[in-house]
Amino acid sequence: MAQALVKYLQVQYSERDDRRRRLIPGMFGIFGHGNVAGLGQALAEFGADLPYYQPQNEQSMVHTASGFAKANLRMATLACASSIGPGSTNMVTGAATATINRLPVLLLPSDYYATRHQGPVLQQLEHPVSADVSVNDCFRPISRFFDRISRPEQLLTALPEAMRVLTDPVETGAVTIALPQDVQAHAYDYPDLFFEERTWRVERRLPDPARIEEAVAILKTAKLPLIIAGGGAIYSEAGDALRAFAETFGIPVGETMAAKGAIAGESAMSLGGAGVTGVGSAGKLMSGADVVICVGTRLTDFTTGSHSAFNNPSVRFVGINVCGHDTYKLGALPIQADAREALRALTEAAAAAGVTPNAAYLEEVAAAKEKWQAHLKEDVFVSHPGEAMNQLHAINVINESVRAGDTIIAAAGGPPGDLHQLWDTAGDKDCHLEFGYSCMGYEIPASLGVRMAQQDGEVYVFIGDGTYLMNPTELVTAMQERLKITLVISDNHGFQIIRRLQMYRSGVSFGNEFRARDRKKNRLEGEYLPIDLAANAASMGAKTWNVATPEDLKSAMDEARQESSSCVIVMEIEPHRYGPSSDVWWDVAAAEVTADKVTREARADYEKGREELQRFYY
Ligand SMILES: Cc1ncc(C[n+]2csc(CCOP(=O)(O)OP(=O)(O)O)c2C)c(N)n1
Repeated sequence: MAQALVKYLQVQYSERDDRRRRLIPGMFGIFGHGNVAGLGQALAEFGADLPYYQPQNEQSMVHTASGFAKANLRMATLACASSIGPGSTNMVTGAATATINRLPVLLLPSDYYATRHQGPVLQQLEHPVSADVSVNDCFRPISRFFDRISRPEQLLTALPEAMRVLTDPVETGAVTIALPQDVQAHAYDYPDLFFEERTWRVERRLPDPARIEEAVAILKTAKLPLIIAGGGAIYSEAGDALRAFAETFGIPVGETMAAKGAIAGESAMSLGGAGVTGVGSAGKLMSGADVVICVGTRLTDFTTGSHSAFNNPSVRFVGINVCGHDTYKLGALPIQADAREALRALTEAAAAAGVTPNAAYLEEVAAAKEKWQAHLKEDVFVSHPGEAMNQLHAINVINESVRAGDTIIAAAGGPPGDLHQLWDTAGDKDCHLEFGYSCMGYEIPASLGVRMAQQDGEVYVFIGDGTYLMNPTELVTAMQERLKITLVISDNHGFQIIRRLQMYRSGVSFGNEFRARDRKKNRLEGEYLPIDLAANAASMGAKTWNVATPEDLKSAMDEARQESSSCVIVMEIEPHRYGPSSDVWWDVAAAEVTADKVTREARADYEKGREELQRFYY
């Protein structure tokens, strides 16, 4: 059975717009008794066109597959194989990250014996009343398709369905095929047809013309229109169509984290990041917009300011999304279609209906952008006397060092929010943000996937010290595979973005900084821990730099570019200097009952926000 699986995966292709490529060009895996004699044997004997890669941790390999899928615009992914029990459940977080971000990954956890009588086998969960439950059932709620191959012939139905889900833009996410240890080695006379090349066409769903007409009627009434672009705009390669639509009708575009760079930064209609972590000018324009066209976005709380960001009393929404569930959000006029196709149709129909830009609004947009840029230059990208280098200033230095075709990756901590707000994508500087799950530990493994997908350009990982410490070990895989990545680590001595939130909602610093235990107080309030992150990275083979000034950071970036293997730049960063406000609210509840004065004030402020800012959109 495992041999058939390996053979099958080597002949699967995806195709869209006449570009055809291998759907699953490789497999990551960690072996154990659950798969070494089955899948391991099959790969060794039959895996000539399915290169095997060795990660350091099963969670990481799923993130690598997600990074690879995202960089391939979901047209290709990697398979991830694990042994029974802990190897399998290590993949659960990776599966959730993929499914929430709607990224295809193929997971092959091993499972307990289908034949049962030898058990309980090593690492088996014995469920008291459900004998067929295994730890792999954890994957069910976080997979878009799940099957357990308890007879070898079940592959014949399971695998085509798995490929269909992986290549369906609406349904895609983690696909889990659990492989009982004994069945991996069982024989079955599979038909030859099963091993013939198969191409999975990724369709572009066309919009309903009646919906387009309805959208044009709404657009005709718009004086202050705005577009919110989401990840779907990137995956459908709608960038040119988005820019044409925005520029033709004078509609500024705010981007979600997943859509960073969806519209070229050079466009006069590009606002940059929008929402809680977005730029101030976008927040201001969102607040006043009368028509909001949402393109390929899930409209999470960071985008809508927990349903507070759109304050025009008569605001109306148009939802363009390939996923029906998302089209109706915020009471939008639903257009269920591929983003590129819907934008093209809308551009044509709106032009035919005589929709034109509002000149006064265009001036307002330009002025808001200019004011924001001046603010960044004068107040944000600067040093503060007596303070260490701050992360905002560092981002500007990194932004100026990168070149067209380079990619920067972030997912958790301060980095994704600060990049969303401050990273300038002009000049084709790609920004890969995972914020659906904002999973600490995604970044380094995902960067390997990006590197595997893109041969040219530098791949940067921008993370905090907390995130580095959570999952640094794929640096070993980077060395093993000669996949060059460059880590830029903000060493600010703790989970500072969470401390910031904590100070805002309780006023007490507790449990977020990397401090030694103060014996008297019995709390983590002693000195900062001296952790040599560069030495840690060097131990895995990376070339390293410690920098403390913008000038040294610039030199390290330039030197790292010249290196052929992985680099790690550790920046000493001011712990408590944060970026400018977007003026978009976020719903984070402070304690309702407390003896603490600051927390009481935070609660009052929170309740005021809920009452005055949050609303329902129908
Ligand atoms: C796996 C995981 N655990 C916990 C969190 C919650 N969390 C979000 S940001 C953060 C702190 C990240 O610290 P660091 O990487 O040092 O970045 P900084 O906050 O200092 O910018 C934590 C704990 C998370 N997002 N992911």
